[in-house]
Amino acid sequence: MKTYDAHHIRNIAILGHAGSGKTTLAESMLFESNEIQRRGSVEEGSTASDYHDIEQERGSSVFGTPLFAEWRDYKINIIDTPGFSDYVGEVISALRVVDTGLMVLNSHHGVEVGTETIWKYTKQFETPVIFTVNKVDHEQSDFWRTVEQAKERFGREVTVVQYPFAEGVGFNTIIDVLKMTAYVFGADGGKPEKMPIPDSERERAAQLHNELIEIVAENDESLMEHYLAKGELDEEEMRHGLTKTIIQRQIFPLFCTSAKKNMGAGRLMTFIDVVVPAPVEMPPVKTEGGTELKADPKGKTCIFVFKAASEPNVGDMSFFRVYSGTVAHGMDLVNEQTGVTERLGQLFVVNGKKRSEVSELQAGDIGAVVKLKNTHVNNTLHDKGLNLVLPAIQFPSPRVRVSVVSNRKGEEDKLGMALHHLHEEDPTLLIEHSMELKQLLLHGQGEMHVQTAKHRLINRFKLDVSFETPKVPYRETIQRMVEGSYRHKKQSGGAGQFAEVHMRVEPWYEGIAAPAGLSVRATEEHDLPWGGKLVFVNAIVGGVIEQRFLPAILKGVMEKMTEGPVTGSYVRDVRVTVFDGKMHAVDSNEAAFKTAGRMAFKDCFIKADPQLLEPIYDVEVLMPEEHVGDVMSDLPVRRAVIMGIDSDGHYQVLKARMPLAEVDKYATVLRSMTSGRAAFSASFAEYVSVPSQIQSKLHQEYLQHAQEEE
Ligand SMILES: Nc1nc2c(ncn2[C@@H]2O[C@H](COP(=O)(O)OP(=O)(O)OP(=O)(O)O)[C@@H](O)[C@H]2O)c(=O)[nH]1
Ligand SMILES: [Mg+2]
Repeated sequence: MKTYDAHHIRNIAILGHAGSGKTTLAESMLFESNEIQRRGSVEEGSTASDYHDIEQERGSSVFGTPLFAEWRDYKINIIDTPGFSDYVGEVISALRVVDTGLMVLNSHHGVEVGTETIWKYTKQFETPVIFTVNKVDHEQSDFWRTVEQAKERFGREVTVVQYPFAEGVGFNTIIDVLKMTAYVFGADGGKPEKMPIPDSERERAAQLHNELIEIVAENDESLMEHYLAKGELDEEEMRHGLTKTIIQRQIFPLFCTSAKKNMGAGRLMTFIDVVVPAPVEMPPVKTEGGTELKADPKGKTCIFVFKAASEPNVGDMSFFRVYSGTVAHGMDLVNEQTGVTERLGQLFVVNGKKRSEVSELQAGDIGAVVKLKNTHVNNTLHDKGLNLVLPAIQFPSPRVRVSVVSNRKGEEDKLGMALHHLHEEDPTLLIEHSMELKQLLLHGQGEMHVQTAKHRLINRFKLDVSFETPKVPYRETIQRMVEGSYRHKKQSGGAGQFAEVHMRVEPWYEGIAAPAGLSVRATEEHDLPWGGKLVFVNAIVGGVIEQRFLPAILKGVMEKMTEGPVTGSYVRDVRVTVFDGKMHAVDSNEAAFKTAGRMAFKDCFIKADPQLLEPIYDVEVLMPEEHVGDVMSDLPVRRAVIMGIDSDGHYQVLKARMPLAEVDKYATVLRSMTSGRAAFSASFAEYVSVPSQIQSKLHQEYLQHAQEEE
């Protein structure tokens, strides 16, 4: 393959709600450009993009797949992204390295919740966007309603370049108001015949043509003058104006396609070649230090790794974009983050699992290299002597958790390594060894996301694992003051053990007064690693317990605080005042005082109206109006409290507070309640009291479990 320069490269991410036809459209592009000889289908699991077994089983994309199409004199790098919100990480990493987004709308469903979520990311990345309304051959296709919704949601900048003539089952004609031509397709799609616009459509096409010109001219004074003088812009003027306007997000040109019937992909690619910004036309990327990198093939080499993949047949690969200079096989580049010099092996351009070796890749291009040993997603590599870091991809925080259990003894280490591997490939999967819950937790974006991880653990890593509901990190505290004591005495054989501790245990809160009626000698405030405080007060009078034993008492209290008496959870927000006790000249030692401290604390705690606290999350649900009723009436079942509801265009945003135990299940619940048309996010808010009947149920379970263990 020839080497493309930054004027002849286009980098596109295909974006859109699940099932809008992204993968089918990518397939049509590859087929039209002769990259593939046979046009596969999602149904048969034969597309170039969805080549993973899990994608074929499900009939939908799971991974962002790098592809490319050579169209005319240009190389269009395409990343086909998955539409399900669980895989949003793939969308974000794609947006990080492409120049333009191609947003696919489903002409049958209009603007969907996935479109909205992804739109927000394109705004954040300031990515230029072009739209295509796909499935215009669908019997329930409604192109104009879809356009209206897009304008309403994304602004008047959404501008029609093409529309279907007679959409629906017999669809075969696209009216192009930029070219002022009708494209008429044969039964198999492909290359259309160019025809004059039918008489009945002339007026509408002319009006849309003018709208298009005006929005372009509006952004450029000299073009405007020209337009006013001539009443028209020629193709070249229009091209320049359009590119500039697209880069500034002042226009979102809108096309139409039937990916399934192979109609429209060619014209779309020509537009991408000719009008969509080249890497050199985009504003230079800035490194963290503020250096601007231009897509100059002769500049110093700098690449950014945005994806890692490991596949049994294809091997381990690192995917990167060249931001400056030229990379070649055998080159040495320094990884800024790990400090390691890496020698680049063979370089590839890839179309799904098919890879072709290339000798070099210039600035602006996207390619892959056999996995570099000490290089990970988000790393910057560059020529020696430079000091550059490109901003890392910021992945969203996780929304669901599961506990991963190995069903085969002795495979724990292997499981740990496999999970680490999954995280390397997909940084939105987080692994946590929870000391508190004594569980291995996997955090992800949704039920499907963690199920995908499970599928890979079983099939790719040949592990036998189960996913279980994770425990809830409850907290225990108390509601009233109690005084108590404990005498620890042991007389067996030689030296005995003796310690007696009297303490006052009470709820701690900000601004609490000093313990009443006691003479305080010292107060220690401990911020607990799991949140909240322990305040430990020494109010010993007359040296009844020697100073040197107080740390041992504190240790005993702390020990019990990591396994509270109600459910074995962490204890927080208590004040413990030691005010009396007894020692024995020979038998008292630290171990004895630790035990006495622990037991005295436990006894007091149980009597002090213990209160279990549970983590509550702020939950935000974005959904179409018609689902609001169902979603709202389901919330009380989940012990959630509605905080408010707002409308955002034709979507509703519901805010609620929900216990974590329910958040864990919510992704699945919401999906089935709204057929995947709602999105939600959750973030930790605070700890609040658990209702008493639930607390006593959990306490009984804990006691029973503790007995079984004994
Ligand atoms: N009628 C019709 N169906 C289409 C068209 N494009 C795609 N489809 C069908 O729509 C379904 C989803 O297509 P995909 O290409 O997998 O959609 P996607 O956007 O890649 O979906 P995700 O990867 O899950 O986000 C498949 O059954 C396709 O055959 C089209 O233009 N017309
Ligand atoms: Mg897909």
